[in-house]
Amino acid sequence: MTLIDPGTSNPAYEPRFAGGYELTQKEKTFVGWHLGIGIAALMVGSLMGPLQAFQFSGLDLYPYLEPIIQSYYQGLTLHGVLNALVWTTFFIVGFTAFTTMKGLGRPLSYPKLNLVGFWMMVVGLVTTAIPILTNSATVLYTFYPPLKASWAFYLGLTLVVVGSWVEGWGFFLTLRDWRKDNRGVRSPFIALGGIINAAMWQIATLGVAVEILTMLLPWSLGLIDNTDPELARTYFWFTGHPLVYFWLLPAYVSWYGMLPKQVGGKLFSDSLARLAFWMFLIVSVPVGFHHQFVDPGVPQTWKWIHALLTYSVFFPSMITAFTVIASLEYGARKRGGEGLIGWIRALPWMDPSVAAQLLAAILFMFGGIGGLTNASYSLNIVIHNTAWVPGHFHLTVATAVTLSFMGISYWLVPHLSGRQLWSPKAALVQAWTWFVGMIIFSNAMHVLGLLGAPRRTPLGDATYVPEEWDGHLLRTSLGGAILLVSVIIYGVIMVKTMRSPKVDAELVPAAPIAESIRSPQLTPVWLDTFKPWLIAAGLLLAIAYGPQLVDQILNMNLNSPGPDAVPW
Ligand code: HAS
Repeated sequence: MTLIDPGTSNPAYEPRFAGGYELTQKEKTFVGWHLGIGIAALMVGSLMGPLQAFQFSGLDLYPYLEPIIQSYYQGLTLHGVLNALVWTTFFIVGFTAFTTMKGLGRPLSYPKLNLVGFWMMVVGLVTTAIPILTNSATVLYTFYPPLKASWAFYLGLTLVVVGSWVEGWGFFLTLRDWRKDNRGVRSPFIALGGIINAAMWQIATLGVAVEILTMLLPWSLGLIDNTDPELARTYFWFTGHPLVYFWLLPAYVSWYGMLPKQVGGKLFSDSLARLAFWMFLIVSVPVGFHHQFVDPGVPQTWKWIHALLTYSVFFPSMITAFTVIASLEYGARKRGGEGLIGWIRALPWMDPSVAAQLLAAILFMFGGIGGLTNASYSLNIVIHNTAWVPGHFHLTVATAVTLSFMGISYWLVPHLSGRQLWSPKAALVQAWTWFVGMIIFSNAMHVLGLLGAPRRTPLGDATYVPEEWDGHLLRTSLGGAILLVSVIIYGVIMVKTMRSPKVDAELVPAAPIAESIRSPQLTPVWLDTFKPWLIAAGLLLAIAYGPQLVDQILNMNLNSPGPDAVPW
């Protein structure tokens, strides 16, 4: 087997591996704009969350928001689109631009291409926001037909996705050029990890691109009268599940490639880290039917196949748990930590960036267990479309991902802006309040789901709520209130940091880039090559989705007109 030695044989390699390349001011500003827009979206989107939670226990604040927000569902659409789609996508693309440049130790090869992609995303965001705010796209973040939105909503989302593709092409071309100049050298992990995620995203979003361009956009423009909700759902979930790994993998880039350095340690195994990312490239997409276990139009066999494949996507996360915890333990023991689990105390818990990511990862263990419950064909029927599901995704995307991104921003925003983090103590409070608020909120939602409470329902108005739900509904509101405090603290920290004076370069946090424990790390070539993994991803996709897609397209049933106006 051919091995690549990135060690001292290539003297130019080491400084770059150690993060020696300093982004220019222009590059920092470019990354910073992505982050700024993402954070602004998170702030607005998150304000809607507690309103939903308060509504559950009878405190209905929606009437006070009229005429801007006219209903629970308009607020829920704003919450889902801004938090799950906009905050994540802008942060991820910006962070990937950063890890690509920093990791590869060079500027983007075609910065104008990335600039075009960025502006497409911005125009798309504005185009999407207008119909949501004018209540003509109250279709929730999954925009299932027959709910119909204004054409501007679909067009705007398309622009955001295509913009992120264009930025992805910029990353691929930069990696290609780096490889030409560094033959025989293993590509640095933080760059490769982000770029594998960008590649997975290009494959994953084909589903929603086809859905919007061939079905939803012509339908909302009145070019076709009816639509087929079943086929649309199949296209949507082709994208919808890998979407969750698109959110997760940048957090994994940080957990594997940066957090170990922040705790004074090293990455336990560079090879295992890469293997996990390649596995995600292969198995993230062909699992979408696990969101359609109860859909009548998908035959049982295909649901079983996707259920089995869903269990395979569990493995890269188990590899991650093992490798990241081993890296943390190594760092903690170097800091004097002792004992079987006593070393955990030696981690730098007072560093808000570290604390936020550790707390995010701890809650992800529970989110993962819930994910396995969802994936079980038989148990899914108990939790599907109940409050359990938002309970699950508030542990995953709203904590593992969002709290990790917040933790990353605690060093990245100061690093990019040349300032110091305003009040690290407040940042610690923010991380812990998020953790506590989310435990209360998501536990209550899980329990409510098991008791049969439906998701996406203003339960405060429901006439069928039994007494046994009351305490849990109240806990949902309490968790929501704590999360509201936490997100406000986060916003204040970000604004105050950006308004702080610039400081000398040595006072600005450096980008933490972890080295591998084994130096030089001899990584097999097959863990540094796109081709075999892309072929495997394409083959598995064709097997797992091909026959069903052909069947559903050939038997397309355009029978659903959808409402002419939003019914609420
Ligand atoms: Fe999920 C529904 C299955 C992961 C997000 N999921 C959703 C929805 C969202 C979502 C948004 O099978 C709702 C969609 C909608 O609106 O309808 N999910 C899974 C499975 C996993 C999983 C098997 N989900 C995620 C992630 C998400 C996410 C990640 C966002 C980022 N999910 C489902 C299913 C449904 C579903 C069904 C449909 C339900 C229905 O019927 O509607 C797995 O990938 C999870 C694997 C995770 C683990 C955890 C590993 C733990 C780690 C942490 C280690 C700890 C450390 C800390 C390092 C195995 C890596 C140590 C700390 C120290 C101090 C030492």
